[in-house]
Amino acid sequence: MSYRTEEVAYVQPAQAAASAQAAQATQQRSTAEYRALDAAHHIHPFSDMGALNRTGSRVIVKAQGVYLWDSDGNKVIDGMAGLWCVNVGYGRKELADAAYRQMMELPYYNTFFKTTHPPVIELSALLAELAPEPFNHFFYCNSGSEGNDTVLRIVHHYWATQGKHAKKFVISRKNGYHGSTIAGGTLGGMGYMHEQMPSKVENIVHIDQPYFFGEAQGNLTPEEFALARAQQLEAKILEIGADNVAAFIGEPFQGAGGVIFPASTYWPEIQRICRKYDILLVADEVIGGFGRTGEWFAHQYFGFEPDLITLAKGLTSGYIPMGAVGLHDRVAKAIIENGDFNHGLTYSGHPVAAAVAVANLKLLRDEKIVERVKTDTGPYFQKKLRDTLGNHPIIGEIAGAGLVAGLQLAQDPKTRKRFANGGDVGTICRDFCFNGNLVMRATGDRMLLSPPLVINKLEIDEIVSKAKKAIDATAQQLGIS
Ligand code: PXG
Repeated sequence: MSYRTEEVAYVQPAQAAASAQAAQATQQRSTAEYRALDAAHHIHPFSDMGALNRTGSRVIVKAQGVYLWDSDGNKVIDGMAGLWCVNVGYGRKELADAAYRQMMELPYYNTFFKTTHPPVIELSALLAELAPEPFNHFFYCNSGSEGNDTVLRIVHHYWATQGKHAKKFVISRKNGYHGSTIAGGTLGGMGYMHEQMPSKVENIVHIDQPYFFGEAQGNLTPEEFALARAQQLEAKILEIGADNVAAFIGEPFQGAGGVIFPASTYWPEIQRICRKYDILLVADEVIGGFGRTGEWFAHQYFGFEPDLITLAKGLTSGYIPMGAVGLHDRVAKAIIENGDFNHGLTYSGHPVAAAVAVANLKLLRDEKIVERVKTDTGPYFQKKLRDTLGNHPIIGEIAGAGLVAGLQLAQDPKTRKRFANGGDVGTICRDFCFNGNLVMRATGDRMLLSPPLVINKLEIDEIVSKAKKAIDATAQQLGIS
């Protein structure tokens, strides 16, 4: 199957009906049975299980293209590509075939004791081809969280190889998200996660985020505000002492934190400061990587050059778990020339995951999916959102590029006045989306969209019109029109 266009939709209406039937045919149990067993035995991530068990989860049984089917046969359009990961869309046989072939050939072997295998070799060479020029080496793990744990290990080892043992502090941002292991959660700036942690990784400190709509005071322009927020990095470095600071880490745009796009002044200033004080710059590309903004990597969209990049999600389009860290040549050289690097996981470079990643990256490259996001579907999506919702009475800002967007809900868009109970408003809106068979995520008072990168224009129209209906219904419930 080649790239999907409007003329040749991947899921034709007849096919869609057939696959809905197939969804029901492959189902083993009724919705009620699934819900009862789920409630009896399954603890969901980031969930209030008592509340969830009273209402019951939606059971997703099948997916194709950009659509999901639940156990009641409802067809749902997935505006979030799963959890920001199913970049090539659902149902790509090429990925299933790659996994099957690799499982039959060599389902597992490790890469610890002077061994390697073809899939991890092919994947590394392919990533070096697709990533910007100075990224030629990759370390593998199973998730974005482990990727950021790995980043910490590399950063500390790197500075040790340079004889700069005092460089231990890592600076990150409030409302950043870097995963949910102890290190990932500490790096992230989510207070509600920190509260439940048994302990935190030492020497990690946070500066404020570049969230103009929510946090800019006075008459600052977005560019002035972003510059001021970037300069907090310099102030923090001077406070700690540059000799003690190892790295700065940030998502090029904050994903889980609300699709917050910093103004163009932000990243060049962050880079200038990192270079000035000899601090490694880490781009967490777990969401931004593999085409989301229309560039292969989001740091290319924002125009800066990190020393390390964290990868996951779109690396395999979520078909199988895999994460990675890309090392800039100058970091890789130090790691390679300085003896043992004491870090690794049983499944580092897992052959099946690597084979799936290779198949996935070839689809993204050979079907020109990333290019289409940049020149065609991305601009269309951004324009459609702005044309449809730009003047909506409860939409304060539309942020994004390519196929990712954050819609700020606001009580008064003109004065940037937010709802006092913003999180509740987001939940109301999300529930209207859910009932309208659209997956749109809410982070507080921001509604987030990040559909599969293979989405076509008709499907974009469907997402935007369903989003508008949900936002209209939210405004109506709040008595705003
Ligand atoms: N970095 C970033 C930027 C992420 O978005 C991670 C690291 C951690 O990846 P793993 O694979 O360990 O989950 C992420 C993950 C949400 C949501 O609700 C976002 C993520 C994970 C789960 C939920 O938006 N991002």
